[in-house]
Amino acid sequence: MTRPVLVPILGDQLSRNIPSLEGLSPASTVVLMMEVWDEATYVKHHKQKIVLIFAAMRHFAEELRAEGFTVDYVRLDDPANTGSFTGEVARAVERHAPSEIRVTESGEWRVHEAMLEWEGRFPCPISILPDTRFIATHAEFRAFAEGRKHLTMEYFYREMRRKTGLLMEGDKPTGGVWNLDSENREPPKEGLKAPPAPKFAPDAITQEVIALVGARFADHFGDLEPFGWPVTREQALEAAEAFFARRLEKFGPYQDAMVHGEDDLYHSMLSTSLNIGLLDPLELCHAAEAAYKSGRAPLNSVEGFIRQIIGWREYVRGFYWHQMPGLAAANELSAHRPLPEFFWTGATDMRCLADCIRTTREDAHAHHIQRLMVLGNFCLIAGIDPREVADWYLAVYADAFEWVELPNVAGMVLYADGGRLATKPYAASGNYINKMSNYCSGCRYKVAEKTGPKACPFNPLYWDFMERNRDKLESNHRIGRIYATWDKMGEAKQREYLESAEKFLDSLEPARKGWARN
Ligand code: FAD
Ligand code: DLZ
Ligand code: SF4
Repeated sequence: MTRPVLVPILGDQLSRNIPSLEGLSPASTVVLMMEVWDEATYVKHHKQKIVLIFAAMRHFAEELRAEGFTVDYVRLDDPANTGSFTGEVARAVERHAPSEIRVTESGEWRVHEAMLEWEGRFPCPISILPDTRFIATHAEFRAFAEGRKHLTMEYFYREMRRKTGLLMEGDKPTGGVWNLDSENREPPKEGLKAPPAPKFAPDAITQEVIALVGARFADHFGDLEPFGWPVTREQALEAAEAFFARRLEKFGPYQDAMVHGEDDLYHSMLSTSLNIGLLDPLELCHAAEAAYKSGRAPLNSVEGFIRQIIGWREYVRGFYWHQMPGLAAANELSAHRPLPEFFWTGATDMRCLADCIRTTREDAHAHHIQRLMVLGNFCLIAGIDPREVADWYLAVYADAFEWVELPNVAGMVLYADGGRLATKPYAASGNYINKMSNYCSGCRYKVAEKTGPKACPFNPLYWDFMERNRDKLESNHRIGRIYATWDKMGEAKQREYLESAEKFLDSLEPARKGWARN
């Protein structure tokens, strides 16, 4: 073969329509795939997340080989493996003397910085192509963001509806309104149980990866097995079909509900497949729209699902690239408390947190409202350091890549960005969790008690948070009015709240070093 084009494909680029492969013939291309120590440990990912990525990479390599591509696949246990993308591209350049390196832009800033260095380092041209699997380009997001103080998702979402034509009747939204959230948010009914998402039994390729991860990453958080995530496009399509057939219908109403021990509820469980490239965001949205048009799912569920994908998912990606690198260091509320050890062990009497951490450990997953209103809300009102919180989320969820994790953590949950993403902090007392879940009835703490040793910790922490951040939040028109209630309480009651919060915070054991990073 004449000098080939070298195409590095990263672990979250496992799509046949990845731009770097477009128009290339198998005969003139060498695809490079690399299992590298740096990526597996820049945070100590949940064991199932590493299995997911390596197993999906190995299956994707087989699919490309079946099409006739030469795939140079570097395994983690290859003795010559240098442990980094840059080191492995350098070795591949030696092996193949390519005429060009063609790569799709990375999802994360960290890897983007490394790729920029490739340009001066290797003796051939490098093309870094835009990732067209996203609907909004970086330029479109910049244009949207220009001149706005708050980058309200809702307006961005409308632009994406117009751009894609999804749920549009000419220039009007289907049903006459853009957002049907007011029809959603139902608390769980007694005994609410949804048809579970399919799990996929590991084949020989995945079993080999499970053995590797068990041996090499034993000190990482999380259960290794049972492992049931989709690792091929075929499996991901089956998971998507099962969602559209059995759960989309009630996705909207129960989007914010939480039930002890019911981990998936009506959520799609498709984020891992979307984020590593097994599924395409637009194909899912078109399938959801078709379910509405054929009467298989109501508009509130379908609009809600489409909004999560072309609204929130696209918006946080645009936000990440617009706000980096500053976003990673943002700490508007000067929160410096270490993450508690129980985030890693699950050993807490707070039943809501214990259940969310259990599902995180067992499945490398928790659904949105658990991540936002239980785990995130706790970190916000307890004043946990944003960097420690971000490391935790990035490590423990199988769908976590910094472009999507960090805006959610620093922006949506912690208000660390000073309100660029969310116009107010989502702080809540135990009442919210009690309304939207069945957690409180079996908890050692009493949600109705406001202070004292039996009181739900979210209650005093909420007021402690408000008081602690008064200078930053009082002028916020969406939350500032709450201070009138606080001021009316009187000094004795206020003191009770603050003392209860202090006692609780003092009782937290900080996480030992080495859980998130070596
Ligand atoms: P569904 O509830 O079925 O939603 C459908 C799809 O919409 C998801 O698959 C996802 O692609 C998209 N979506 C929904 N909400 C969001 C959102 N807020 N931001 C971006 N996409 C969204 N999602 C990730 O993919 N990776 C992360 O690392 C991640 N970290 C998060 C951290 C915090 C603090 C919070 C509050 C949310 C985070 N999310 C993250 C968003 C959301 O919780 C997950 O996408 C969702 O739980 C995945 O499960 P699902 O596929 O069943 O989602
Ligand atoms: C998450 C992850 C892990 C654990 N391991 C690898 C790997 O060994 N090789 C690889 O190509 N990708 C891996 N990934 C995904 C990358 O971290 C992801 O592609 C980048 O973060 C995107 O910028
Ligand atoms: Fe969580 Fe408080 Fe309810 Fe217990 S009482 S489950 S700590 S919200």
